[in-house]
Amino acid sequence: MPGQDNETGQFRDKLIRRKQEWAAEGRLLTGRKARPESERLPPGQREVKTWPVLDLGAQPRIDLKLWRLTVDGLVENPVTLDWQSFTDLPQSESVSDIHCVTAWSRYDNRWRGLAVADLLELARPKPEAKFVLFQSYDTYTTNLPLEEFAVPDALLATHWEGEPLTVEHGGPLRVLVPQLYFWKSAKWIKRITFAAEDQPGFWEVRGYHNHGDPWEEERYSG
Ligand SMILES: Nc1nc2c(c(=O)[nH]1)N[C@H]1C(S)=C(S)[C@@H](COP(=O)(O)O)O[C@H]1N2
Ligand SMILES: [Mo]
Repeated sequence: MPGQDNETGQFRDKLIRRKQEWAAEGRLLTGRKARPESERLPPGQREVKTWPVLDLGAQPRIDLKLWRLTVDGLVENPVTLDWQSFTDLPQSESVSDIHCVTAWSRYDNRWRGLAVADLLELARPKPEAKFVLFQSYDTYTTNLPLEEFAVPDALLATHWEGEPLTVEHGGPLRVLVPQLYFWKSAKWIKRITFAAEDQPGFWEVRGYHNHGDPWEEERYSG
């Protein structure tokens, strides 16, 4: 990544290597079935009260005057929004649990932002659109089926517990898709592209599951 110092680069390479090893080993897999109706914790998870920070080590600070969100691909109304027009859109709240593939879960997070239903109403995906790709300001990418994005609790989140999202947690804007492992919830979102074909993202091409349902322990591919 341009402009990144050596130490950050080494941290990043080591972290990526370690997480790829975990995927190859099948670390943390229990083979146990748990259901959201009867249990709070998906298999292999433990509850934490803090909120760990996980990313590739380079946290982009975006000047709100320069910040843009582009929504494009197979939509009737492609848009590029600046911060003012984004925050003029309606706000919604949802409360949900976070499940990270590194085994921590955090209960009852109150998020605020643009409901995905409202984003879809604005952009109007074409019938051929079946997948979504997120691209972030730190070059991270992740992918989802459109039907996993279009769930009632999913948001483009600006706030957590009533406060603006901090940079370390993805501010000014991150994706929240709570029913999947948290790596699917891209921080520092820059672009959302609707497509007919799936395009695996950063971790999805490095041994992590393409879908990522915590209740099914979809941690790794293969
Ligand atoms: N842009 C971006 N988004 C990202 C990541 C990243 O490295 N870059 N890491 C993912 C991973 S692996 C996790 S677990 C969560 C962590 O979010 P948090 O730091 O707010 O806990 O962000 C996800 N979104
Ligand atoms: Mo993660």
